[in-house]
Amino acid sequence: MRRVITYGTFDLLHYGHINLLRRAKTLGDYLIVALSTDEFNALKGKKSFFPYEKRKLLLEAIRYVDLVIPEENWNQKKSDIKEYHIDLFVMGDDWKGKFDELKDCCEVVYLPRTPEISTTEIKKTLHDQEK
Ligand code: C2G
Repeated sequence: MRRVITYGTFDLLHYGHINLLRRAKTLGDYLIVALSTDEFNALKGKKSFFPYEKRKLLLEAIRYVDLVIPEENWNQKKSDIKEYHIDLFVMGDDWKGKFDELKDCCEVVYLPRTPEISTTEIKKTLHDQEK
């Protein structure tokens, strides 16, 4: 049972997120998503449109996702990897190299981002359309 983990805010869930989750799942048998809490988002300088519970509900409805846990800080990854017996850590390649220190706990893979789509882009487009 190859266990995979990934981290993120997953706000305004879109096909870029789904592409990432689908590919992460194909790399193992069980996928855990550590979902940024609203408080941690504030630390990341992000304000999500949907609160944590709603973002969690959406993620849990995705066939590729087996478990959603809270991401509360930058420093929980190594303990998550141990606690959940993780074999593979996956992130989009906008994070390429940023989590290489995890290589002493598990495999680390950065997957190409889906081009053109982002939560920021969605918000911007909607905002511009209102004008
Ligand atoms: N993603 C992607 N393609 C996009 C948009 C996002 O592959 N067009 C990926 C990101 O690379 C990330 C995941 O989807 O792996 C979630 O994206 P965000 O919610 O923006 O995650 P982020 O805010 O980068 O949080 O500790 C790590 C952080 O929590 C990552």
